[in-house]
Amino acid sequence: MSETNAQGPFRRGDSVLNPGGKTEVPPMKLLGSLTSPYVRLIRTLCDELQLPYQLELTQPFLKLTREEHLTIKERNPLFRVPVLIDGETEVFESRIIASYLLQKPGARRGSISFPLSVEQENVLSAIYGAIEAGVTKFVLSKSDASIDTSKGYFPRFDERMRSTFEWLEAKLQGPSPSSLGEAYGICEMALVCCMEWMKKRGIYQWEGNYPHVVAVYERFKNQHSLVKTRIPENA
Ligand SMILES: N[C@@H](CCC(=O)N[C@@H](CS)C(=O)NCC(=O)O)C(=O)O
Repeated sequence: MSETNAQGPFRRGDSVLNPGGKTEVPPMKLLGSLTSPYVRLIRTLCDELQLPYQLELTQPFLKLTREEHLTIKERNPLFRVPVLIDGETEVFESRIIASYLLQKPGARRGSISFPLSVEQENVLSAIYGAIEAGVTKFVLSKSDASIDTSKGYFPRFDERMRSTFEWLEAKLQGPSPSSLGEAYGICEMALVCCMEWMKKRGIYQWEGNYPHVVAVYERFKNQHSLVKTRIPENA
């Protein structure tokens, strides 16, 4: 993996002629920040699947420059990262990107489960919902210091995160236990990205609670691909 700024050395669809005369397809490009849990999930997955990519680094949302905003918007009408650029193919929305990568020729899926079972899809949706609640609460509260986060829709964000952790905890103890935590896959990657992002931003206190969920986190947090993509201390 290499990093460039948002311009990058390649243009869309470029191919590179190596000295032997053989045409090589340039690596995929991934537009995104080092802090986004959604981008981290895709970086982790690329690493696991051994799919090389070039990270076109953008600032975290609250520090995004106007130029970066426009670069992202050019590729994604919702102007959110991650965006994957694979030759002529551009993909946005991390869950769709994940499914694209898992089906990409050359992806080394190993024991990563795909397609997911209905139960796994539900677990992934719940984790995504908790991330979305946390990210929305974080950006809204940081973008306007005068907002009262105890009023209006805000308590729903906390309730949604709490409800997700309670639901996962109950599932992990249930009579027909969830497959979560059985093997390293997309749900486990998403859970670790979610929990570490929440901890980093102080957005939801899961430490000291939910022992079964934390046990899954502890089991997978040191996977090589998660260590490689961990949010830097100073980010
Ligand atoms: N559902 C999207 C969410 C992506 C997302 O919200 N990314 C954030 C960064 S963590 C972003 O780019 N936010 C910019 C904005 O909301 O304007 C996905 O899964 O890719």
